[in-house]
Amino acid sequence: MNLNAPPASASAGPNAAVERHLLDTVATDPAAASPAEIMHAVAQVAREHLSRRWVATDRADRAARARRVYYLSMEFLIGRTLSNALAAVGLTGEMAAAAKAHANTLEDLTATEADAALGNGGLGRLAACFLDSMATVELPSYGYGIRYEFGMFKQSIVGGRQVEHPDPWLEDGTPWEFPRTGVSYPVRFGGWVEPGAHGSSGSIWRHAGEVNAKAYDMVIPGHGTPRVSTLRLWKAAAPSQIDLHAFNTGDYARAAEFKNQYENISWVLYPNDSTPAGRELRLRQEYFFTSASIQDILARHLAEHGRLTNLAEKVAIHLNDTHPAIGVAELMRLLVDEHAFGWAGAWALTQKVFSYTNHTLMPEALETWPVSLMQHVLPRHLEIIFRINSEFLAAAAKLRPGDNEFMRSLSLIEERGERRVRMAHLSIVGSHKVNGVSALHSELLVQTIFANFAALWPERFTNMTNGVTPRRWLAQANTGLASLIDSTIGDGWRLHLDQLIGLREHAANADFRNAFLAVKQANKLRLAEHIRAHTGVPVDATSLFDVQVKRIHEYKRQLLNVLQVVARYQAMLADPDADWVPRTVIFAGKAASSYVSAKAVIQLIHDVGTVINTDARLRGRLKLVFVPNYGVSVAEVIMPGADLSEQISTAGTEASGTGNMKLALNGALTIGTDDGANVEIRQQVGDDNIFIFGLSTAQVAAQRAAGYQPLRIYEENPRLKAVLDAIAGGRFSEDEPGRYRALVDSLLWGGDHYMLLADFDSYVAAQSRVDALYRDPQAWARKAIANVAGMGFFSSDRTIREYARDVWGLAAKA
Ligand code: 26W
Repeated sequence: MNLNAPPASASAGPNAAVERHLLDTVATDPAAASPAEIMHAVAQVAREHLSRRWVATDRADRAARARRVYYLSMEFLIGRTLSNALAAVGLTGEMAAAAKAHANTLEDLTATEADAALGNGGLGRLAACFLDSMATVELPSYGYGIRYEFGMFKQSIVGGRQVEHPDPWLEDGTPWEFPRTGVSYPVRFGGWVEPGAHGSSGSIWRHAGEVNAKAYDMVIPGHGTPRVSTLRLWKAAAPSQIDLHAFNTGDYARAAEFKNQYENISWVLYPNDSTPAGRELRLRQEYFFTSASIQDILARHLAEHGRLTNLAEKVAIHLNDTHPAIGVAELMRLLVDEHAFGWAGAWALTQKVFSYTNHTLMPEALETWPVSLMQHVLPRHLEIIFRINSEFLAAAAKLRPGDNEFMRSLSLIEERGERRVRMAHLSIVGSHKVNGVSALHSELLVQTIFANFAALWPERFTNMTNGVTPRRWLAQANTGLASLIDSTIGDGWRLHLDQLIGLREHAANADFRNAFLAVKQANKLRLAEHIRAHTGVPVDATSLFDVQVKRIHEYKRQLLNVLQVVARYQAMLADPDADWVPRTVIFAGKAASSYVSAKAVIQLIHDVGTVINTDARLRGRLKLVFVPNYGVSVAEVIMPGADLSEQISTAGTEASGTGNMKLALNGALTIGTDDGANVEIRQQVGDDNIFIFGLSTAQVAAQRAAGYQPLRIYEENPRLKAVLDAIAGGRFSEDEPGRYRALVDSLLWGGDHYMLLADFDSYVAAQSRVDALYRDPQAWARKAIANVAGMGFFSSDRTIREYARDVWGLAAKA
């Protein structure tokens, strides 16, 4: 069958196709359809195209027996799909017309789609951008993850405090998934291990429980190509034969309990960003999706090649952080126990197949699992890990005989206190390439936490600086800027973001600058309306929009930003008639439900905002707002409307950042530390077009070594002292004056681990430079344009091409 022919409905015209789906698929009266129903019908039109593209891509890759990359990730923060899908299949214009025929705009329709929020933050969103790029640069590729029934919690604010609500994103069904009823694998847990046949490396795992992993696919369209990628998500289902006895005897409650015990594996995403949950269910989730994925990979390979000995020639498996690291032991188990490989042959294949990305240096975020728990849940895998470790340590010992400290630092088993398996070490030993996510981060990895591994295997470590997809984060989110760019340098930037450099010369053109500023103004009006609708606070869209949006975390230092706002407030009160630059400070982000100090920061933002936003003496020249429920769709409204991008983490703590890239791409200027990818943004846009402040990574380390004394800074800095005294003394929490005592004490007496006080003065000075520039809109516009022009490097297409060439051994479309 000719898959290039359009779906049957296409010839009858787009609106007819929508009508047909309203009638045949949604089963509603087209004349009375709701926006959500029309959305579903429009989605079906796109889906028809995507199905064909999926089948054609799969057919071509099977025919070519293509080498493929498999991206294993616990998180995919996709957001909405409709606009992206329509753009990819070239139906945006026609579907806008169809929407209009039903008295709606395309925006009305897209707004009814729930976000697929199957991720926490940066790591999950990066995985989604990578899928878009893998399809676009035509890599034979699959993403593998979990089909969580409940995604990232929804955040509301009650009395200034975060409240978490479940996110039943599948409640009304999704038009985007393709259940693959024929694709399912058993995943086993618990039990014990018996020796295998005499003379083999294999063992027999007498498991205690088993769950089915069922495949659900989402088609990821490529842009500028009919090729697609696949996101295959696994749902846990109890094996149908389970506890029939309970069912037969009418004990439905017990039968249901039994079923739940299995199916809970794919119920909910752990909403913890950077603090491992350490819970048995989390370990089960990790093994569940990793095992199902690797079984699926081997089945596909066997179907195509009939043998596994050439696996490494055809398969690259990427570990997105350590969450799927158990895959190293799982592939060994499958090869040795189930496919009769010898240990050495299996290990050689495994190391060639896997690669691993580290996304954080924070020691508390490095995953380890108690040996006792792993013994209980995955006894055979623990045995395999022990053998990998003993062979690895024996080889390492030959290099530095007698150096026990060296061996201890490398071991896959942490021996201090309760014995634990170090998943990062398992990932490094089991992979042929290990990368960080920005130049600075990758450098720090080999200098600090992985230094001894880098001493053993320097060639294994590399850098892959993150990127973002320009389709979602510019073309879709910022249609105004996208069309201005199209009419200035053409539309090739969507696939070749480097072309943005052509905007640089136009910064000198006053007409272009004014058009650029007009687009920004329109985006700010849209953002102001979103803020009003979701916070009730009216904000002035001509004021400087100062934006910090990301997960709430101490190392990201939202609190430093609040200190700066309070300092500004006090300075304005001291001199109300001075010519203050009007500012709207905008925060958004979720706090992990158990993260007490992050939640306190959210409350502080609200308390300070309540005082500032109602203080008539300011005459509206300073506003502080918190936009609730930050996620992909909210980000698509915020990024285009930002003037200033706050990237103020303590130097050496933010692995990369990707919000920094999205904001600069949309013409915001960065105020930030020399941290993560800020370093490379600075290189790309030039020192004059960014506001860098604060201690460098080396200075942070030096101050810590020399004995950092926050109390001394407090005593010697009256401006800072006034700010901290006001917050600690209850100026912003008069109903409960001691509310922020502990927060302030953690800075003054608790060591100020992230050195807010050390960077405070230099931050405030940088903010003054921001104000000075904003007074001159034309000068501001020149620098904002220089930022957009300099962002070509930060396309995730560039990142994926680097992975394809240097890590996965795949050819990407140029
Ligand atoms: C197991 C608990 C857990 C969960 C998530 C530990 C660690 C994480 C991630 C490492 C958190 C994360 O999202 N890291 C972010 O990854 C982005 C993409 O590479 C980077 O841009 C961010 O700097 C980094 O914080």
